[in-house]
Amino acid sequence: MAGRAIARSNMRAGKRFMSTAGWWSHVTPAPRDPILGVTEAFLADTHPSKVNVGVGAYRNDKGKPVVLQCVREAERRIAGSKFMEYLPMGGSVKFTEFAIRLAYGDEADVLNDKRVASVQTLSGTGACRLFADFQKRFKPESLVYIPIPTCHHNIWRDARVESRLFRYYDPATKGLDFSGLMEDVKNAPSGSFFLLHACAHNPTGVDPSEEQWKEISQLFKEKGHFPLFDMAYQGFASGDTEKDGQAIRIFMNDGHQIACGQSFAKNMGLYGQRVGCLSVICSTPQESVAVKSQLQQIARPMYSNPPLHGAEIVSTILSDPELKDLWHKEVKEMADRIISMREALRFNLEKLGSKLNWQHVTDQIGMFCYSGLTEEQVDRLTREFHVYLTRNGRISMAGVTTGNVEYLANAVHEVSK
Ligand code: KET
Repeated sequence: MAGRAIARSNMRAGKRFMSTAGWWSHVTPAPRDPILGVTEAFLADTHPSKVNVGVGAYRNDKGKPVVLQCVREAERRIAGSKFMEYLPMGGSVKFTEFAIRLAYGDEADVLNDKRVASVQTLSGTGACRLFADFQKRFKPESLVYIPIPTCHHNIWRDARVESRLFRYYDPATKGLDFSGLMEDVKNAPSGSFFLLHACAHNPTGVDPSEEQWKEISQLFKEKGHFPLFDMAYQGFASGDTEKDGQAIRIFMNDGHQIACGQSFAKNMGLYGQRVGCLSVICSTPQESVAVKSQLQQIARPMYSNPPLHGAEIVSTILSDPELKDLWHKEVKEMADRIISMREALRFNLEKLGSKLNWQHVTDQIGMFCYSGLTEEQVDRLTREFHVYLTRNGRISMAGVTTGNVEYLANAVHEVSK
């Protein structure tokens, strides 16, 4: 066809196309995100007494977001940094070195032996997603077992990793279903991957005890399962980063080759900086070099390399003993405030004469209280009392303050009596 004829035919094709339906007319709106959608609804509400106990983001006792002093000081120190170039694909090596020391302990053999492959990730979500993609690429037939209930399971769905559920929470006791968990671990095909929350399980606030972790670790050994730890709350659960790392240490000392996704969103208050780390324990230094190179290879065509600023803040804090001490003190203050709000919520519910047992409010740990409220009760809380939370009855204790705890307790009592 001559040039002009081609142009005419293209124009006709274009006209035909313009007159048909749009490119995206088959796209329907995605459902509201069960967690982040709660914030959107909260922001749209103009009621003066509204309370947001939806998303897991820390607030001080005035209900305001917090910038830690150690973060302010780190920012001051790096303000003169002129480094604005790309980080390597695997992110800041200084940052990942300090992050894995925090997770595994300064003296861990796996670190001395250089057997840990680590890359900087887009916070905890990015760490889990990168691992899911890695699992799909190098163990394509494997399954991932996810606790019931959990958040974030869509990460594995989108990575096309086939998933199964394992029992974790017992609604009757509002505590751990340990025998159900052990049975499901036992019945899973050998060599399965399990998603475990290192501490402060989201959404239940229920963790295995030290003894129970040891038993789980032993059973994993017998079955040859792979433990992937999602550690979004180190320091935030008990106020002590070592204690909150105990599950990781137990599995590591039992010789498991674990993977761990760390987030600095909550424990350093760096939510929007998206700073996290994925680490994988390998059997030899050579293997860890290979694994790291492949993790980078997955990151490269997706987002190329991670952002710089948050990683600089974290490595400045973790590499300076004085700033690290300050951070420990501040993370403990956050954990303690949450623990005191648990006591206040329970106290107020009991004071109102609630006939229900609210002991789980103080037994559970970390950012969330898995209240046991039904979806209908949650809907009433939101509709009648302007209290915003996820429909599974999860209350983010970080949003509770001395100013709103009585109002919240009263609302919870009204819908649950
Ligand atoms: N793991 C757990 C256990 C977790 O609770 C969160 C966040 C993440 C990972 C991911 O956090 P990131 O900001 O990517 O480092 N949970 C809160 C926010 C969210 O859903 O993304 C929440 O449950 O409210």
